[in-house]
Amino acid sequence: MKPRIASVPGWLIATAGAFAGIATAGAFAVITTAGALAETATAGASEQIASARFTDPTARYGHAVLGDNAEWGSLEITLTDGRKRKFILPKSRVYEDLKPRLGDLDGDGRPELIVIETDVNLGAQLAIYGPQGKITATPNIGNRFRWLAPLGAADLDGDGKVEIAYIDRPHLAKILSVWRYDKQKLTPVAEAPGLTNHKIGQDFISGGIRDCGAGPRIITADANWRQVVETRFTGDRLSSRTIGPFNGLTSLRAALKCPG
Ligand SMILES: [Ca+2]
Ligand SMILES: [Ca+2]
Repeated sequence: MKPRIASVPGWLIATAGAFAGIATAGAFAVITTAGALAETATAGASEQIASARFTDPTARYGHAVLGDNAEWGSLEITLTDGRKRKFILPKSRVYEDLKPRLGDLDGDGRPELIVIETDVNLGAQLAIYGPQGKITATPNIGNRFRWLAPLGAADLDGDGKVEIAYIDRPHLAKILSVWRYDKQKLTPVAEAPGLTNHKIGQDFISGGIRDCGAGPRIITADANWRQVVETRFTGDRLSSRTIGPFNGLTSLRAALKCPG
């Protein structure tokens, strides 16, 4: 697939699909894709993402898991030097998400992006992007209309590497899944059933990660939305305990706050 470069000054537009290689388009040395590992990090090694947003709403998937029929067809990033870059997904994929999440996953002081990227035939995956495009992702769940809901990213077990937690199929399987990000790869490290953070149609994702001094704790509801559950990752396993009844979404919000 040939890379497409927009004529708008300050914008780099790269189509997704196969890796598009390097082009020299004025000030922009790197074209990457939303479809494959960005293999040309050297040209933009000092680039830093300042902000990001989804654009090009599309109804081509029509899952409506987040309360409307729109998913997103592209991801726009703004770098700290003001340049903007846009990654356009092929028609077979959408961002099935609310907002890109910024977080420094590898400890270099510059944020990566965490997004939910969905293949229309294979369902969702959790994907990591850098300034030059997609770095890595979990495998797609495997079926159309199967989704996941991120909870957060933190060094959950204190080993110096960041883990990312999400609920795999929050309406069906309800599995808490934890992946470690290291050397631009995601590795599954633990999972636990019976937890969730989203109901079909909600235009938000509940729960998250809090650290009130004793280390990070993952906050979710139990599978039946009756209890608020706190889960800890000890490096080899997840251990959960109920910390109170679920009385509506304020229960989860309150559980994410530290006392005092
Ligand atoms: Ca980083
Ligand atoms: Ca860790």
